[in-house]
Amino acid sequence: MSEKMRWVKTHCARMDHGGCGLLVGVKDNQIVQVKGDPEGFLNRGYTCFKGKVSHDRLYHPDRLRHPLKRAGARGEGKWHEISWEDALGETAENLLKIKKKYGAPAVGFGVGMPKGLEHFVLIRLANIFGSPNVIASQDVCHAPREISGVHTCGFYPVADLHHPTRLVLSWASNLLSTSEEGQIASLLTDQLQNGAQLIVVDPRKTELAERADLWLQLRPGTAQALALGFLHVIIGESLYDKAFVENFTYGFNELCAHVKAYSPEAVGEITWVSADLIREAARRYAGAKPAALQWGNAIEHDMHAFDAARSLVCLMALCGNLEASGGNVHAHEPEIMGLGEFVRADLIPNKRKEMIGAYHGTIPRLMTVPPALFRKAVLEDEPYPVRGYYGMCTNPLVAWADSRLTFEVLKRLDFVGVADLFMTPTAAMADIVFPVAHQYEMNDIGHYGIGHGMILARPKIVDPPADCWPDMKIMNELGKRVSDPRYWHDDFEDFLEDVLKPSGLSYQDFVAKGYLKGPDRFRLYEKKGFRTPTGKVELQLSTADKFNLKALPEFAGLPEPEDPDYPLILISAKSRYYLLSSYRWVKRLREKRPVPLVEIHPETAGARGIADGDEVWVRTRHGEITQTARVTDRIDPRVVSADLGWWFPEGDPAAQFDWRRSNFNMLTSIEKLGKEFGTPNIANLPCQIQKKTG
Ligand SMILES: Nc1nc2c(c(=O)[nH]1)N[C@H]1C(S)=C(S)[C@@H](COP(=O)(O)OP(=O)(O)OC[C@H]3O[C@@H](n4cnc5c(=O)[nH]c(N)nc54)[C@H](O)[C@@H]3O)O[C@H]1N2
Ligand SMILES: Nc1nc2c(c(=O)[nH]1)N[C@H]1C(S)=C(S)[C@@H](COP(=O)(O)OP(=O)(O)OC[C@H]3O[C@@H](n4cnc5c(=O)[nH]c(N)nc54)[C@H](O)[C@@H]3O)O[C@H]1N2
Ligand code: SF4
Ligand SMILES: [Mo]
Repeated sequence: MSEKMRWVKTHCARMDHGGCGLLVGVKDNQIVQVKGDPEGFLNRGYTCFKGKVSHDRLYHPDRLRHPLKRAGARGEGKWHEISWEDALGETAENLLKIKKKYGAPAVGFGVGMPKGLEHFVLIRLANIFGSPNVIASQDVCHAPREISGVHTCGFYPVADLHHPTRLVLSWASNLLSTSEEGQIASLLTDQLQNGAQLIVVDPRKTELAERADLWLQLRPGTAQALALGFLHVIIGESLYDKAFVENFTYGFNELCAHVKAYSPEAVGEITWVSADLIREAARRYAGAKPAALQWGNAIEHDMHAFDAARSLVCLMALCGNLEASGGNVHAHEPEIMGLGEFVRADLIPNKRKEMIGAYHGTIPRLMTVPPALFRKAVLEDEPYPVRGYYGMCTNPLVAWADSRLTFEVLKRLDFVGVADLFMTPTAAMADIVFPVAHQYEMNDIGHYGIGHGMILARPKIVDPPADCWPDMKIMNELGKRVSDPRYWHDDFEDFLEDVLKPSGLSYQDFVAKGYLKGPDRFRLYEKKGFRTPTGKVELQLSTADKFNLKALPEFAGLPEPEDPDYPLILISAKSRYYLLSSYRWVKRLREKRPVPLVEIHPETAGARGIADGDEVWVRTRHGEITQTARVTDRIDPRVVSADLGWWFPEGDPAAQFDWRRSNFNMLTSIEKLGKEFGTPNIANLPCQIQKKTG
C-alpha cells in the first residue's frame, strides 16, 4: 500500500553553502516536494528556485550509480562497473604505491566549495595519510577575507544580518542570487524592509543595485582604491569613531598619512565612480550606526585580494562596526568539537612548513594549497614530486583558473580518483569514479567550519540508490585501507556524533533541535582587547615584516595592464540557477538558464554588430570561448560579464563533455599570482568580444 505524504524538516545543502530551513514532502522513499520552512532560522520560509527543485538532483537517469573503472585511455569516456571492494582496494593500492615511492605529500587531496561535513573528513584523511596537501579553492574563496580579518582584528568579521542594522554596504556581493555562507537573501531583504539603507558597490546593475539608495558602479578590480577613498573622506572629515580609534586601533596615524594620496578625485579616476558619490557613500556609511559591510567573493578574484580585504576591514574598524550588533561580528561557535581536533591536525605538526604553498611563501595561516601551486608541483616536481590525486565535491577542470593546464595535470598524474554524483569533465579524467549519496540521502551537518557560529541539521530523508555511498563512508573505508584503521570509525556516522559530543547532544537530539548556534557576544574587546599581537585592530600590521606582508593596504595598480587589443574588462557573477559548475543536468534548472550568457552593453554590442541572442566569441590573451550575448544596460559599456562553470552534460563523453567550449576558465591563467593566497586573476581581465559567424 502506498504511503501518505509526510513532511520532514531539514536544511538545504550543496546548491550554495546551504542554510534555508526546508520542509521536504516524502512518500514511498521518494521526495515529491520541497518548500521553505516558516520556522527556518535563517530563512523564515524563504527559498530560492534551486532549493525548490533540489530533489531533482537525486532522480536523473544518468546519475552515477556504480563505482567505475577506466577502460580505454584516460578521458576517453570508456568505463566498466566494478565493486566497492575493488574500487576502494585499487585506490588504496595506488595511493600507497605513490606514498612508498615519493612520500605521502605526493598525494593531493582535493575539495571544492565546502558542501558538508565530508569536507573536514577529507582533510582528516589527508592528515592521517600524512600529506600536508589539501587542494582547495580558498585562494579565490573566503580565505582572503578570513585570514586578512584574523591578521587585522583577530577574527573573520561577518556582516550581522540577524540584528537590526541602519545600513548595509553590499560590496562585491550579490546575496539575492548567492545567499552565500548562509547569508540568506531574505535576511538582507528583511533588513531593507525594516528601514536599513543600502549602498551597493558592483560593476553590474543587479536587482540589489536597483533597490539601493546609492549604487557605485566601480571599475572592476579597483575595490581597494575605492575603500581607501572612503577612508580618506572619513578621516579627512573626522567622521570616524574617535573613542574606538583611540583605544582600540594600532597604526592610525600611519593610516592617516597613507590615505592622503587617495582623495575622492584621485580615486574617482581609478574607479570610474564620481568623487561626489564616493564622498556621499563614505559619509552615509560612517554616519549610520551600526552599519554592516556585506563583502563578497569578487574582491578575492585577482592577485590584489589581500589589499582589498584589508582595506575593507580597516573601514569596518574606523567606523566602530567591529563586534557591534548589526555591524561586523565575530561569530562564536556553539559547544562543538573544534576543527583542529576533528581533522587530527596534531598528526601533521609540520604541515605549515611541508605543504606545497609554504615553498612559495603563501601566508602561513592558509592551510590549503592553492590550485595554481599544486599544478606547478605536478608538472614541474617543485618543491617535490606529486603523483596522486583524490578529489570529491569538486570539478577542477572547470573550476580552477586555466583549464588547459588542469587538463595537462590530470593527464600527467599517476592516479586520479574522483567522487561525484554525476559524470563531470573532471570525473571523466579519473581512473576510478565513486558514486555518492547526496543531500536528503544521508545524515550530515551543515555550516561546520564556515565561521558563522552555527551548525545546521541535515538528516537523511530517503535511501540512496543501493550502490551510492556518502563521501564520509567512502573516506572512512578508504582511510582504513591506507592508514591505521584505529583512526577510523566502525560506522562513519560516528563522525557526526564526534562533532556534537561537547554539546552533550546525540545526532538525533540535534536533528530534533534543528540547529545549534553560539552565543551572541558583542564588544568583547572592551574587556579583552583584540586577538592580535598588539591587542588592537591593526590598521597597520605590527607583524608585517615577520610575515613579509604589506603593513598598509594599497592600490598597486590594475591586476592586468590595459591592452588595446583587448579593450573591454571581463568579469563574472555567480548564476542564480546553478552552483558554479554543478547541476547543468538538472532539467528544471537548465530550462531557466539553457545556455551560457555574456552580458554586453548595447553600445558595445552595437559597435560590434552584435544583437541579443547572438553567439559571440569571448577572448582574452589566454584563450577563447563562445557564449550567447545578452545585450543589457545593466553593465558598463567598458565591461562584460560572462557566465561561469559551463560544460555540457549532453556533450561528447570522449571530449569530457565539451569543457573547452564555453568555460570561463579557458580565459584565465595562473601567470600572475597574489603572493599571500596564490590567487590568480580569475576576473578583471582585458578581453574582446566578437560576433561568431558561420
Ligand atoms: N573564473 C572563476 N573561477 C571560479 C570562481 C569564479 O568566480 N570565477 N569561483 C570559485 C569559487 S568561489 C569556488 S568555491 C570554486 C568552486 O569549485 P568547485 O567546488 O570545484 O565546483 P562546484 O561546481 O561547486 O562543485 C563541484 C562538484 O561537486 C559535486 N557535488 C555536489 N554534491 C556532492 C556530494 O555530496 N559529493 C560529491 N562527491 N560531489 C558532490 C557536483 O556534482 C560538482 O560536480 O570555483 C572557483 N572558480
Ligand atoms: N546561486 C549560486 N549561489 C552561490 C554560488 C553559485 O555558484 N550560485 N556559489 C557559492 C560560492 S562558492 C560563493 S564563494 C558565493 C559567492 O557569492 P558572492 O559573494 O555574492 O559572489 P559573486 O556572485 O561571485 O559576485 C558578487 C557580485 O560581485 C560583482 N563583481 C564582479 N566584479 C567585481 C568587482 O571587481 N568589484 C566589485 N565591487 N564587484 C564585482 C558581481 O557583479 C556580482 O554581482 O556564492 C555561493 N552561492
Ligand atoms: S538560497 Fe541557498 S540554501 Fe536557500 S533554498 Fe536557495 S540554494 Fe538552498
Ligand atoms: Mo566559493
